Amino acid sequence: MEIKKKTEKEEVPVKDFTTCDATAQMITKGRREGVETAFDRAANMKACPIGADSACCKHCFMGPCRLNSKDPYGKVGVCGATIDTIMARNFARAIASGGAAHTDHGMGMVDLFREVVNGKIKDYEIKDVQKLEAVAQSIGIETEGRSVKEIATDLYKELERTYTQVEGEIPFAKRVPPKTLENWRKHGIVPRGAMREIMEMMHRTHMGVDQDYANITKQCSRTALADGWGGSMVATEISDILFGTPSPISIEVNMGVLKEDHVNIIIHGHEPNMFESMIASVHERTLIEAAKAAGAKGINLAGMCCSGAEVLVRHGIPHAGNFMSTEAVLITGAVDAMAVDVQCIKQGLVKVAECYNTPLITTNPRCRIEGATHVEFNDHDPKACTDEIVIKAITRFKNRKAKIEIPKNVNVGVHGFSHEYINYMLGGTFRGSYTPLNDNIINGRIRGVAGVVGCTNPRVKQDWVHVELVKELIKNDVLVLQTGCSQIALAKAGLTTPEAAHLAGPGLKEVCETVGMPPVLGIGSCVDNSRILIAASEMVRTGGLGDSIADLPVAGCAPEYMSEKAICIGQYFVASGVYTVFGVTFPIVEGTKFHKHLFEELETMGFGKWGFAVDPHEIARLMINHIDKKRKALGLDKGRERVLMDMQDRRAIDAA
Ligand code: NFS
Ligand code: SF4
Repeated sequence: MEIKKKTEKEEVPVKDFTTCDATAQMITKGRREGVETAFDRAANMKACPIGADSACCKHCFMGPCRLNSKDPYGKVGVCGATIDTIMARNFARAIASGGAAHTDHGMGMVDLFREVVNGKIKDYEIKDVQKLEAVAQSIGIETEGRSVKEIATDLYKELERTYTQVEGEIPFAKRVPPKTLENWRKHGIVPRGAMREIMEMMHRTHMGVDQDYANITKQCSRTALADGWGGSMVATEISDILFGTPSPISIEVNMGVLKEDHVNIIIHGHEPNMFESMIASVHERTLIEAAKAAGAKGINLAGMCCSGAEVLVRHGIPHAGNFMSTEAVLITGAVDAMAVDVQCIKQGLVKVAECYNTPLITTNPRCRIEGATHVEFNDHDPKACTDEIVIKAITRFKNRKAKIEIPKNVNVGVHGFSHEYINYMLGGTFRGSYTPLNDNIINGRIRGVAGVVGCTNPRVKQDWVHVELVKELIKNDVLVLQTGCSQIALAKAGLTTPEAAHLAGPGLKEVCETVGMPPVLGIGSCVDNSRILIAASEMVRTGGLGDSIADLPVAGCAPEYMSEKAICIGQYFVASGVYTVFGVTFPIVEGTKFHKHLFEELETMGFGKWGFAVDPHEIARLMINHIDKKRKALGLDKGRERVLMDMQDRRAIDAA
């Protein structure tokens, strides 16, 4: 559903912005108090149609050149660039930027790992030795009879190559199913180090270099794979090694996790190290006493966005909301400090924070925001930063002036389904394997697996597309894996509980009830999409579902995406063999050669392909049709007689 544009007289009704009741309540409070949010700005900001179609090039100063998407081949740029070149270059640069964000984050984790291994950092340690050994073994490092330090040192050296390697394949290419890898080699897209791939991508998209959309797309895939099987995967694995591999844990989400009588601290961002240190700081006795001396009952810590999603699944720290709720949470007036690190931090937060005299604290040298307070975080002395944030929060608590109104909404769920746990959960301790999952797909109880991920975007009604889509998928026996802001939408809707199995189709319901698992599995942050890649590889390895990821009855979707990181994730899923559908808008003009390449030709080359739809039921239809197509190709269509529910069936169910 598209948001109506605001006219002079008419204010967009809050219920058109979001289906999150807490966020709606806060937008209303904000309006009363004259505070504007990204929802209002989106309603007032008409998206540039040429930009939205990616038909504008400003890669050199003979331009900018704007082509008409209504008549895509009627004109070329000053240099002669066609619309396919222009769109492909813009798409490529989004991938380079999105991939850079994830891989730079991953590199930060590798830096931290190195300093922990060589003993220079003492505040963190290797927490999960089993995971360390498993990751080392997966890339051929000897573990038998060796010390943790020896294994970790070798692992560090290997994983650093993910970023810096000039020639040859990145280490985790070893984890890719052989047939998938063979196809990458055939097309010359096995990534070298991410630095090299991103550099080459930027070079090739400079004016007058790569002007063949299909060749640009190859480098798009290579760069994106350097993220998915590289930077992001390393970020996930190192974070597990240092902070623990998630296993299912009961969690609380939504703004009701704030406590009026406590000092409330929100951590919003992407890197788990600062958050981990903050957990230590809020448990510091002297700080708890200081909070009590200031009249608080204690210190209450909650996360938002992706690092929030990571500590949610590792430690069960409550989560206050996803991307489109970060301004809203400040409007409660109850936040005594919001500390941010990198990525998805709206500059608009500064103004909202100011209105409620909440300190907005930047902590990372890469991300400063004009008007925010900067307290730099340093892995070598992490508590110096996080203790100071707590002190600032206590001071603000003492001087609270803002009118406080905390929405009562608190939802519970069970999250933390790492791929290791999926293995264990379905197979049991002694026969941990993906066999039961594959068996249930083969026998048709589970129709297929969908990854539903990504952001929320004020151009569509917050959470609505995620929730409607996922409901439709599980109703049709599709098991859903979730990361990032999407899983918070589903948790708020109560779909990440084992009890939500009653909303699933009969086959999936039976599996969920037998195992005691929710039909919607929350697995972590956006870099943890790498867990989905590993799960897909395990499904291939286990057998019975084809030889490559492209054979699996799976599909992916980011129905409310907004970031360049999401485009990069989409491209690495497509290059890995997954049909990937995006919602909101797609920055490529339909009917062009480049569009056809992404939406059709890639599949014939042995990859996945892109899809696009705005309506959640239409997205579900596309994904389920694809899953059924793959089932048919595997000869698994015979057993399943049930057909996809249509609108009429749905109405009959809704009416019942
Ligand atoms: Ni992912 Fe995380 Fe959320 Fe989108 Fe932003 S927080 S890395 S980009 S908005 S899901
Ligand atoms: Fe125009 Fe070509 Fe320069 Fe782009 S690279 S701005 S299309 S002249």
